[in-house]
Amino acid sequence: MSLCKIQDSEIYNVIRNEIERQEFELQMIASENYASQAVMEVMGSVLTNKYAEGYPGKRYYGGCQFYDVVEELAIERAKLLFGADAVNVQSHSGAQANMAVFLGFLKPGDTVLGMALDHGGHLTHGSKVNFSGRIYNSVAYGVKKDTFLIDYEQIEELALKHKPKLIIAGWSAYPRDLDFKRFKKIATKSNSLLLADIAHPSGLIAAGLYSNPIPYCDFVTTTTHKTLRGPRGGMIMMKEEHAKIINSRVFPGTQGGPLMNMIAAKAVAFKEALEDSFKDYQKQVLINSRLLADILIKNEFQCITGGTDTHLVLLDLRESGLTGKEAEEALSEAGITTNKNAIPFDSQPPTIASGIRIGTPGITTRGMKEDEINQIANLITKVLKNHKNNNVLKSCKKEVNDLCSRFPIYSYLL
Ligand code: DSN
Repeated sequence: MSLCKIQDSEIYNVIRNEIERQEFELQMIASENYASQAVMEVMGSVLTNKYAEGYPGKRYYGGCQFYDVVEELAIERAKLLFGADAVNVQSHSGAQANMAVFLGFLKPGDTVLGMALDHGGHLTHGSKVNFSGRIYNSVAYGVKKDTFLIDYEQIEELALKHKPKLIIAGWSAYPRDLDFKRFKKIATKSNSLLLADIAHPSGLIAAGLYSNPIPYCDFVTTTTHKTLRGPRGGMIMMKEEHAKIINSRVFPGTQGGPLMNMIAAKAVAFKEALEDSFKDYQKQVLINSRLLADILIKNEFQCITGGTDTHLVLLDLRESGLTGKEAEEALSEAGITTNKNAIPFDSQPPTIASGIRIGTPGITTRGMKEDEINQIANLITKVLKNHKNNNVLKSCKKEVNDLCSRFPIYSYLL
């Protein structure tokens, strides 16, 4: 860092500011976490300097002997972690992992059935503004109006009607477990391939705390930086019979040179995730999010589905007198980072939204437990009920700052 200070003070200053933001504010975006020092060290290592196009033992560049070791370790650890037959660790992101599956098994115009974005799905599950909804014929399923739980009858009905080539099970804002067995039954009936996108709950799945889709799916994609707490990136797990096509759609199909420093950091994160302490961490993530939901409900907030089986809580603010945007901004003023989020059947546009999504992976990595969740839930309540009162927001920010100081995360960087 000191060299960067001399060479590029502008970027150096940005990084200093960001270290302080991450250290002294509560990071409660459900898709974010704090990677370990070892993971970050490997990301910034000499492994960034090398091209290694191809796969272990079959590279298009010389000098890849150590990179083969790195990639094989990452693959073996991922297999062990999730019980997968075959793994590709080269995807730069979750979106690119999904793209490789589409490109491998669908032709342009083929039908894909995924969860609607505004019901908790993801852009790459068929949204009209994304490749998945522009190149392919996308049909969307959603949640029930009364319970906000996934409507499996609707999925079956749509699958039998449209005979999609691919069904996607997965979400970015749905607080409940998924019935992958049921998805598989539906996919068998409609003769569809089945993809589970576990980008959000993959850490919980690795710890055995959320249903594992591997036995039921043709493909399982994930990011590696959310609950899994690794470097920013993606990964594809699949049945052995699909490995050849998927590998060729990642490289050369959609990507060039793999980011070998990131693959090495994925390997380090997978090793961390295989340890017992990671299971304890994930248990606490869940305890924390469930307690957070309970307290917020007691404090008269509406929580989508009435609670959570995951690391996230989705608050429905329609009866609270503020929009998702206003809530995100007020919480941010108080040093609590969350994101505005559409809720199912939302009448607001996504840029305003009627909900906020609050996650516990980051604060749990810092060591925060039930006592701190009590304090945080009450802080969130105070902010949302006084969102226009600057004095309240200021005093909450001071309390957030004191709390964060008691749970240092990157003190070695300060
Ligand atoms: N943007 C991620 C999230 O926040 O859920 C999904 O890609």
